[in-house]
Amino acid sequence: MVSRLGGLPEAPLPPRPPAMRPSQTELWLGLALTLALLAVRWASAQAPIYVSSWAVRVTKGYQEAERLARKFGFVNLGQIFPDDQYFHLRHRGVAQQSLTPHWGHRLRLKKDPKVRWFEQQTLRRRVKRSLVVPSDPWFSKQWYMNKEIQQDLNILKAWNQGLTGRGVVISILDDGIEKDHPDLWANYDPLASYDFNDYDPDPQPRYTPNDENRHGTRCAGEVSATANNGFCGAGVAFNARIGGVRMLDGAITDIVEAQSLSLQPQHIHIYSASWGPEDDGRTVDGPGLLTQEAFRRGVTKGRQGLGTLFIWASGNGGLHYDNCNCDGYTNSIHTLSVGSTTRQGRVPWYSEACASTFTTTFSSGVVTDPQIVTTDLHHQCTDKHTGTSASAPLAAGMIALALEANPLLTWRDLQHLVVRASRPAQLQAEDWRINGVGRQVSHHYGYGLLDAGLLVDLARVWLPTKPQKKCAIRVVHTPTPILPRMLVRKNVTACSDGSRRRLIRSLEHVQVQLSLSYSRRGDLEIFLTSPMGTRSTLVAIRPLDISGQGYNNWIFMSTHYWDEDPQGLWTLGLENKGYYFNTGTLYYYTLLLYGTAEDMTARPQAPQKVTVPSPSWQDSALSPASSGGGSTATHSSQ
Ligand SMILES: *[C@@H]1O[C@H](CO)[C@@H](O)[C@H](O)[C@H]1NC(C)=O
Ligand SMILES: [Ca+2]
Ligand SMILES: [Ca+2]
Ligand SMILES: [Ca+2]
Ligand SMILES: [Ca+2]
Repeated sequence: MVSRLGGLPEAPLPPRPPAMRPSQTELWLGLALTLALLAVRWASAQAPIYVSSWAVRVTKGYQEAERLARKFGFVNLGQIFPDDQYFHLRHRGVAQQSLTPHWGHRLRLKKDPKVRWFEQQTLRRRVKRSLVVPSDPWFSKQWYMNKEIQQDLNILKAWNQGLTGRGVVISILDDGIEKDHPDLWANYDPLASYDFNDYDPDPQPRYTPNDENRHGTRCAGEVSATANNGFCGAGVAFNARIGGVRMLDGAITDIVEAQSLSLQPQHIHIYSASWGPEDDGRTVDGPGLLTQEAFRRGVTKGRQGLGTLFIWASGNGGLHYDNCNCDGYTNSIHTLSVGSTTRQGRVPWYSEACASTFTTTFSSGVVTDPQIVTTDLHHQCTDKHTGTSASAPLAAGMIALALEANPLLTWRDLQHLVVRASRPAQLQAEDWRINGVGRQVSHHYGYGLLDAGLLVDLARVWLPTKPQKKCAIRVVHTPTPILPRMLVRKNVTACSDGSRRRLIRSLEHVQVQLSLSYSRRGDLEIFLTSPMGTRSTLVAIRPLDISGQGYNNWIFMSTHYWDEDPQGLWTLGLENKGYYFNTGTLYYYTLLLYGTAEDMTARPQAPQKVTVPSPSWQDSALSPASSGGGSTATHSSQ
């Protein structure tokens, strides 16, 4: 083993410690020292163990090294670097391992005028970067992160780099949090907590016979259950601080939502929410004015201007053919919406497909599929956490790991990173498509399964995204009858700021804002095709939505055009997929493009289809965060 190169001095150095004259006294001393060292070794295992190798620096290179070797009985094992200065000498007559240096050789080498520096080698305590697996008894049940399956959330890879969410604060907006739970109390953060149902600082859940207020406690444990405490499992970001906002166990108003989403925005980095309008397949509803304002303030002012991260569950309305683009919370550009997949990589029965989903993590499936392990009410542990609301906290924990790797990431940086760190992996869907920049994307999964190892690697070296630009293009503004199948085309050329410079070269979110009436809303499918040929469904048919209300100033969102060039022909499609005699009127339609002036495709691409990392866990040495100026990016808002 070569010694630490960084420590090699340039100038000749006296050997350390100063050479001793091996007198009788000193031999006794040496023996005493040996015994003492043995004792120390027993005590601490920290004492150096000397081996029979020397590194020697000589002035005249190979010849000198040969001469020394012959003179003192070493074997010259040759140069250490190819520059003929440092040589590796080994002595056969010296014990393979010893607790003391060889005083005789030390003295002789020190006296030789041609030797500029030398050091008898010691064994270095080096631990292979092998998997440090939490010792928690239920970690073996955490199949989505313990490498039981080949392509899991790849969280061990991030942990292995020492990333555990330290310094990151997450709050779960839900029905409370059991703050004295044995797996939560150590990470519990009262500053990230509040009770907006009873207006007090204590978010302890209200206990009922059916334990219906267990949801927040379960979500909290996924993010930040304590590791290595002999209890339950481990959270994804098990050193992150975790708080809970009790807000779902009472009358929910725009005020309650807005206050919850803007609790301590300079203290809380990530809010995880797994709620929204009814998933009944016939509701079209979104945040009220105050809650929209809370989102806007969060992303512009929260986290010292870097932007609060709102992680959102995409919805559980699969059974009712619900569509998460009819939910204005997941649908918002300010929330990072997370879908679910089963252990087998299937679309779960409760899953809602829509174009605004970014990414996917694991959750439950049919009864025989394993579920999510986490903390439960009454100081318990459960392996029965389910649904899309189990997926969002896993993503929130992974994003905490990314924030620890690079705390300067803005809310938009994180969305860019999540797009790049999601992989189709083994996820099965009928609608995987390759978009205009070569990424696979699906309405069930967004860009695929989120990979924590990839996410933190990309986060470290991410260059800040340029400011967000917005371009609003009024396409239809006079009432137009909706035909059974209608295409509305718009050639987008003038997305510039008046000068010649183009405002948006690379897209982020794309929205379609429209008002229309329709005899049966759920029968109308709406889709949008980009100039690069990417088609995403803005809303699929919802058989249970028999409303005659149409869409009133509704905003649909798609993430599928991420990084595409917006210039060219955009096509909005409206198609009657139900009752033959449906009729309606399109009152207006505005295309809203968001993005940046930078050509994001010119950045070095992270391969989306990364192969599974080798089991050696020997991580490549990525340089530490190179981005220094991420905090100055400005954002325009929705
Ligand atoms: C869009 O407009 C530009 C500039 O007027 C033109 O060059 C281009 O051919 C048009 N594209 C389509 C698809 O009509
Ligand atoms: Ca309370
Ligand atoms: Ca634990
Ligand atoms: Ca829904
Ligand atoms: Ca969203």
